[in-house]
Amino acid sequence: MGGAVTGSGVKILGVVNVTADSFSDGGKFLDVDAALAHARKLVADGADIVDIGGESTRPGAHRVDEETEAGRVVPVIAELARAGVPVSVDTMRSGVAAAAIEAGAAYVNDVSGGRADPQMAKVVAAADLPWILMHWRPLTERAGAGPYGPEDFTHRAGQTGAYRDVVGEVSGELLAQVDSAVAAGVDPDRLILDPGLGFAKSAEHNWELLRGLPTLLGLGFPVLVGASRKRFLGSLLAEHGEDRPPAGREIATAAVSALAAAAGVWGVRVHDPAASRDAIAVAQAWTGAEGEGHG
Ligand code: PMM
Repeated sequence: MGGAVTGSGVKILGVVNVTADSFSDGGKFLDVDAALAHARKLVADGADIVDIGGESTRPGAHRVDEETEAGRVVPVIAELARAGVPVSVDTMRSGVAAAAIEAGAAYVNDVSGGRADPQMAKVVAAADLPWILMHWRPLTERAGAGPYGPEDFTHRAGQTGAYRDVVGEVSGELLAQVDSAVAAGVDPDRLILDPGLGFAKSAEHNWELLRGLPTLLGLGFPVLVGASRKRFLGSLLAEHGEDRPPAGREIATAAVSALAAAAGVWGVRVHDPAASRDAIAVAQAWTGAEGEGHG
């Protein structure tokens, strides 16, 4: 056990949301067989890791209870792990993470970066697994004061944080999250950082964070980018005042994957691995980066 999060080649995390209401695939994979079939398609299309979530974090989403969340993700994770597919569990709850790890999850992806559940760091430290710490600054009145609780990690559409220097502030807050994780016993070599595009951030914040990838990478940790089909791509591609709907954002998503790969990220989290796999292959050929290839 143990060891750094390494490996050449940009990792592709393929998304399976076992939820009723995720913005791009909500309701499609609530059934275990449908989720498994989709996960297998993601792997066939080039996903290196399948990211399974049982709770939507879209603006306005209501939190589901822990039992419901675990009941959605654990059977899917168990089956995929049995088949040898590397799985990450997308959860803010230590109880769900522990059940997912028991079922064979190899990564924990926590959109609260360890702040929604103080037990999460202990669960991850005990399992000694890679942990994706995402940035999401809560906008509740406790913002900036902390400590936060689970009820702080929800947001409303259009609600964005006030940043003067979004790259600097997100970098500083991610490093504080790293310090908390390490203080709780997590091996720093197991941490992956994610700027949390779209989580209470405006389109301009997201673009600044993408422009600022060299700064984020300069923090010394692997970086994951999750831009897939997000609203800032829909507004970039708006026509006649209407955002492009999620299904029409795939080419833009692949473009972000290519540029992120060229910048040197560890991984991208996407709904359609095939498009990003090809885009990343182009980026790696262009930059001469060593890749394992995804074909
Ligand atoms: N985005 C969503 C959910 N989980 N996890 C990480 N690490 N990074 C992200 O950007 C991220 C995430 C929201 O998108 P979805 O509803 O399509 O899953």
